Amino acid sequence: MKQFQYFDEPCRGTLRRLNYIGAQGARKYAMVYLPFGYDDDPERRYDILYLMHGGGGNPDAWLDSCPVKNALDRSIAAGEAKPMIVVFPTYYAAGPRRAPGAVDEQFELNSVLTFQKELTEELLPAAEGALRGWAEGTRPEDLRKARAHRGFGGFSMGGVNTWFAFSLHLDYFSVFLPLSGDSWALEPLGGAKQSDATAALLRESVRSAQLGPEDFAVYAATGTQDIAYPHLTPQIEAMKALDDVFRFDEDYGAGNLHYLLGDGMLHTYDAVCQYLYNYLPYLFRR
Ligand code: FER
Repeated sequence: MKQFQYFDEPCRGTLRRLNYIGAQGARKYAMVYLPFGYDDDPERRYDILYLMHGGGGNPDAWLDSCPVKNALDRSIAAGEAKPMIVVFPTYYAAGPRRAPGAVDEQFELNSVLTFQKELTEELLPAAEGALRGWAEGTRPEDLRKARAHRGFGGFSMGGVNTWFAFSLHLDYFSVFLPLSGDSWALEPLGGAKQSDATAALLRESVRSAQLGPEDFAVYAATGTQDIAYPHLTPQIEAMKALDDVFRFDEDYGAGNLHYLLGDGMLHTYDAVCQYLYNYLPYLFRR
């Protein structure tokens, strides 16, 4: 694994805040990273990565908790990652919703499911009506046509959100970065508790979206000492076995399923920031 360290990068992207009305009329915001040079060419379009925080977080959590902005700046300036827009939303209806550490699985799951509806009905139209992604408009059919240029990723509960984006919204997204979180499609921690059935459900999502192995890529990651390691690992193993749809490859530029394991790494934003940095050069290249 390539180690990211702070770099004094003069070609810095900028941050702005996007206000939008979410599910049930809630006033919400997302933070938005615009790559260096975004304002120089008003015709240029960019791939968009939606990046979700972990449990107890907010739209600023990634930016406040790890050097993700510097990692994006550096990877793009070095010509490794393609210049891309990153949108940091929240899956909570409003405000901080719980004390750190105390997980109410049912509350989390309900919040995720409400957000997953908001994601395609409110957030994507608001974000892509205001940003220069590849969608030609904000109607569902316009947004779907740009799926090759749109990804979803996240840490922990953000990883749970990522697997839901895969099972519910493959028609809107083609790139997925589930970082230190499993699929809760069947039940909380379902990736661990029902690995084979979860993998089968994910495969069925591809089939029912009338898509095939060439139409998506999953860049999963965790650390060997991460508390989510025993949840995510059996799910990935079960997916590997369904090799008519999931093509595992250690080469991040080939196949459609990848699993990066950080040796000794823990359940932290700093860890998942490192995994993201390692995957950035491969996103939106296929
Ligand atoms: C996991 C998926 C989600 C996991 C933890 C979470 C430990 C969420 C944790 C939190 O919200 O704090 O597999 O494994």
